[in-house]
Amino acid sequence: VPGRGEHIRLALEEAGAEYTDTAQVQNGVQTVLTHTSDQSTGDAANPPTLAPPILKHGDLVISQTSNILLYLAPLLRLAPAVDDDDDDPNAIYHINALVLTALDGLSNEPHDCHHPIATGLFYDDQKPEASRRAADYISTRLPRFLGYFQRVLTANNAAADAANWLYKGSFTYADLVLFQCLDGVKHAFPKAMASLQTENKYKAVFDLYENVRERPRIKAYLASERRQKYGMGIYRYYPELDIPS
Ligand SMILES: N[C@@H](CCC(=O)N[C@@H](CS)C(=O)NCC(=O)O)C(=O)O
Repeated sequence: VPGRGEHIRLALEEAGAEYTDTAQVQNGVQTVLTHTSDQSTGDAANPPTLAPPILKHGDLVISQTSNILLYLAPLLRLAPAVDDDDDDPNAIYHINALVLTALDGLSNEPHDCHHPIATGLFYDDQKPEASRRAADYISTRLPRFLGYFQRVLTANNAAADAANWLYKGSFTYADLVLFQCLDGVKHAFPKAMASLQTENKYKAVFDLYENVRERPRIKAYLASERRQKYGMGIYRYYPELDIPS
């Protein structure tokens, strides 16, 4: 399902990189489980990983979504490396902060709406709490994060007619992450998101969503079989957690 690993896929797809989505190949799930097994001790170069997504590049094995993106983005030309740009040597740290913020508010918090008490319990075992959590998320947290990204987009991008990207008007992987987060939240809370979109307070955010979706490689990827369908991952559609009609 398009969960945390989707951010990595989108970066690789946007860059036109060759990659193997290991869980999708024969016996691939077993390979992933070997990495995350509580028997795993890693290897001489790599500590064991707790959970997917996991990137293997040559001998390097790393985990944590934002950490993988931080590693890949300069290689894929989706962000400058530290010191790449003399005028802005620390750009990557600003971009990473945008990514971490999007993942906090638009990935982790939506997950906690259907699992507010315990990740190990079923949704059915925490429905009243999920209902309270989702109501607060939709009324308070979601507007806060959309408002933040609206502010980022409108404060730092002077060229109003250009496609507004999050960091200084240049397209980076942070734009891909925000796109995927918005797509997931739209799936989980379609009515709430439609209502927020009509408020027009977050126009730049919803415009960014459309602009990413129209990028040629992203568009082709989204239409391909490589793009999986939402299911029982981070972004779940429970109509009772969305706003009423
Ligand atoms: N902060 C980590 C979270 C990783 C995570 O929770 N992965 C999920 C799958 S998307 C998992 O399998 N977790 C197992 C666990 O937490 O025990 C990241 O962003 O990579």
